[in-house]
Amino acid sequence: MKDARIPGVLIVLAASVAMIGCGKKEEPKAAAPAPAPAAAPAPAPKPEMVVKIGHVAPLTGPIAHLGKDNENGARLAVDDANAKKLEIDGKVVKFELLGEDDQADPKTGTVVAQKLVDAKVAGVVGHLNSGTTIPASAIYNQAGLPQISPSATNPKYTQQGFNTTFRVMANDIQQGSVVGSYAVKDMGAKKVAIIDDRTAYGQGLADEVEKAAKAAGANIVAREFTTDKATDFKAILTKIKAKNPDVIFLGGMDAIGGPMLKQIKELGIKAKFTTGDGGCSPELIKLAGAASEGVICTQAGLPVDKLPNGQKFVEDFTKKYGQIQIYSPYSYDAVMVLVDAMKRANSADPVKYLPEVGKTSYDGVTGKVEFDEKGDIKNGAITVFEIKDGKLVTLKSEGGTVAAAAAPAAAPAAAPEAKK
Ligand code: ABU
Repeated sequence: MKDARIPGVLIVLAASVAMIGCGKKEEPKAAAPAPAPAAAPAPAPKPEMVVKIGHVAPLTGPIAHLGKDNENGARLAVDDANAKKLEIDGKVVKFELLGEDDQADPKTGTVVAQKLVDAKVAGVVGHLNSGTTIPASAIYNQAGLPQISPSATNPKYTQQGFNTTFRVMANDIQQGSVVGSYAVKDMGAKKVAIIDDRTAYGQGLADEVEKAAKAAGANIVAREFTTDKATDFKAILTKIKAKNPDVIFLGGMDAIGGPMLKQIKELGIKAKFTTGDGGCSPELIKLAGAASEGVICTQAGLPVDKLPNGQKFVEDFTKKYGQIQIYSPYSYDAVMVLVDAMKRANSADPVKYLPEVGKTSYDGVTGKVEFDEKGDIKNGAITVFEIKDGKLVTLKSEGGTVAAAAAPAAAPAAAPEAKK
């Protein structure tokens, strides 16, 4: 076979000979440019760590609106904490919220508590109801998990001797004492009728109100009860009407308070109506309409919209989720208290950061958060509201510590009067 490369080789040789013959000198080749120095290697991205925080509230049923409000407050806190790209133990933390629905049912509360323990959450914010928070707390305690309730106000929650139970609002001993005394001294009640919904919250608060109203000199002319799912209260209200009370107190949530107020009006009952934090919501106004005018109710904290850090929370929350019901600012702070304790411990391991939760001194959107030896907030506040023109209007606050404003502060708000 013929070698096809031969003709090409001959041509190159011939050309070289011709160049030498012409006296042409080949120029020395320029030295190859030094390779550009390699760009400094990009710093390795910091390792990441996912930290799961559990949240539990009723997301279905008559008070689902409150459960969603709590969960949204916790979600906003998780988003804000993630935006800060916090580092714990050299790792950038990504917080994840695991939300569960306990349906305001004590048994379901324990089932979802165990589910969160099994999912290895680092801490829990919840539950919403005292009736679910108390039984679930034994499960979290067994697992060594910090639990902060943003809304359960029954004192028993923090009286069990657990080192894992915390609450970021005042309890019903404080609340009952303020409501009972207010009914007598400020509303002028001599005869008080009390209704409760037989839940840990409703019955517990009603008992405290009864004690305080009696201590202030009132007679308890009726003590009736219903359930947290009832919608028809005419039978008990008719009995109460016969006793002609000056004030009716309800220990129960807004879901029953709304229809109860309408039925009070329908029956022509002239008594003033008062209720605790579970009924002190925009939802009560929506459900009762005009029948809610003049209602006196309390919340177990300072009025958030008047606090320096609270104003930004109100703005951010309403932009993202709409109107605040009651407890979302407290669930926001509860998440932030867990995060703050993890940062100080430089660990998200509950064994390591749980002791830091008890040492918290946190400037929250609801005020200063510090805990006593039982896990209750120190110097808890109670605020009395009146419903006027379809809005909750602050009448007065007792207790509470206004937190230092987070920098940069907007124009400082007038702080509510705090008891010394
Ligand atoms: N604090 C009133 C609503 C929640 C509860 O304690 O059951």
